[in-house]
Amino acid sequence: MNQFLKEVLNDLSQTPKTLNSKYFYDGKGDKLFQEIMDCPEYYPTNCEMEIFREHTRDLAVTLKNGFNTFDLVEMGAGDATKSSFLLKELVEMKADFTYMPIDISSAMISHLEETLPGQIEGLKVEGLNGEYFEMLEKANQISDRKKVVLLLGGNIGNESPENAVEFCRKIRSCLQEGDLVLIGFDLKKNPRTILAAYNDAAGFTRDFNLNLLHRINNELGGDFDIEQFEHYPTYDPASGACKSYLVSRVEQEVNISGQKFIFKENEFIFMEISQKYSIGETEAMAGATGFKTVTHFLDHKKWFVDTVWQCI
Ligand code: AVJ
Repeated sequence: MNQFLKEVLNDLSQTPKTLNSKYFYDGKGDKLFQEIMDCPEYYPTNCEMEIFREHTRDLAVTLKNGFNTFDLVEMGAGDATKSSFLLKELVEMKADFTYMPIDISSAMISHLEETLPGQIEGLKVEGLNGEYFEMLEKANQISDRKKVVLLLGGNIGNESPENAVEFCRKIRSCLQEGDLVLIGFDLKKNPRTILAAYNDAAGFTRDFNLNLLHRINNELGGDFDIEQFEHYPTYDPASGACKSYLVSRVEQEVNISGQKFIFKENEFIFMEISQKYSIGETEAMAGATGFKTVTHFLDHKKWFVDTVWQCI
């Protein structure tokens, strides 16, 4: 049985029902996420872009860290728009490094390997197509140089705080003392600002969530009646958890590859967490996972942080 089907059947058998937001990103989901990033309410991308645009030199100097030679590994590189600023600066500084973008999309990796060396003359690219940790291990097999790991976009927010700690420990276990990581965290801020970012007026975030039900119908032989589910985004300022749910409008039955799931009226599926942190919480996370905080890079509104940690 394929992994997607296995997880969906398992996750919908839980109480409460849940689905994994990593499955949001099929072709349609990628397009919807692009639309979300273009929405006026969705601030994280612009904030992090500002950091990479306005603090390029400082970022490059901090991450080069006096290393003679190193590998710059980016977990979930996507189209590398933000990191391109950094890559260009490092090349101009004559840093001796290889850019190793990791992505689950083989199309994205081929695209980066084909286009980046043309855009940034002299850049060495070694793409790694696969899962984060398998590819991080592969990067270690390819070379024993110092590692600088990037995890941008606030992707760590899609883990619960407990899982984020596990995730950082796992990164640490793949690295050596002295290696660096840069992680993007979306920060706690006015609750209305956060909720609006996950409840855009145009409805792209709603469609992004509902798209996973479409995927299950199309790829796993499901029969979700999509109209009968309502998107319910929430933000809790106390915990910093921004969570989205799909709520069943009626009592209904859904079949997926021969397995039956009963929904009561108002029963929900927990779809995604986008955890928000304080600066102090990011520092505590560093301390709890084998790193020390080197420095923070913030946008001018202080809504997003790219924090740099060193392995101790
Ligand atoms: C891709 C994880 C950074 O959580 O802000 C956007 C995904 N979900 N709108 C986020 C997302 C709903 C996004 N990340």
